[in-house]
Amino acid sequence: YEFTAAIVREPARSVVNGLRADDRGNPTHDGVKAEHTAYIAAMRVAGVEVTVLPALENFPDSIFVEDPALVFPEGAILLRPGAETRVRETAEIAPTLRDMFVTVLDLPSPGFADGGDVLTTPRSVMIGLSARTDRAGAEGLIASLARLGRKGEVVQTPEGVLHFKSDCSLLDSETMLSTKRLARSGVFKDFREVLIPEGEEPAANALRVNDVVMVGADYPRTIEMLDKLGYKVVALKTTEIGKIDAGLSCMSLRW
Ligand code: CIR
Repeated sequence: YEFTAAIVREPARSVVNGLRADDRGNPTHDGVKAEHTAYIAAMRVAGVEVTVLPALENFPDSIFVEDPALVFPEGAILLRPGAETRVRETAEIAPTLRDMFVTVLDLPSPGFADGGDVLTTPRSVMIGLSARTDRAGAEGLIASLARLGRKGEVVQTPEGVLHFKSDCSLLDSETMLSTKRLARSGVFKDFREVLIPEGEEPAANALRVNDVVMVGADYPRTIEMLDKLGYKVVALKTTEIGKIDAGLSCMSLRW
């Protein structure tokens, strides 16, 4: 969770048509843009140098740069998103990554993997199988991770949850913030677990960046709990991006 650099992408006007599992109405472009601007500012305050890429009108979900690639200080991996409308986002971000990293690997064929299903912890890189990440994609990713000197491990995303990281985030080197439904599976048995209060499940997609934990502002009980545990919480609005199933990790690639 110590990062010096990040890549984000401006939301396109088409972001209002972003993918979603349940339709709770379209987000507004202005609302998404305001949430994105505040996110970039918070990243910079946390000490991260942020590269802002231009909007891509043809890709409504391209603001969520976390999904088409995976980055580490030692190199980047170009992924193959599991949603048809998002597959070509990889080619759009590839040139930037080739400029910024010496080593850029491609996810081997076949299979799909979304960055939202990948949780980097000090012990391993956890890859959640989901509707977007299949077994072949996860296995290909483990091979790519090995080339970067990293150990990958396949885990399961709870039924009906978009991404593995929709339900969890790393709070520090030994502590995991998780929904109860995910923790129940035992995946975090090697970590200290901090469980999300009932009804605030989307708050699990928090983001530890250097000395702060960014948390969705709509989740007061989670904020209070983390505050009491001694974390320095930065509350950020995620109401609009939440309508298209996104949270705080989705909007950046960090290393
Ligand atoms: C999608 O369904 O792909 C987008 N509407 C939301 C992606 C969220 N990304 C993430 O959790 N990493």
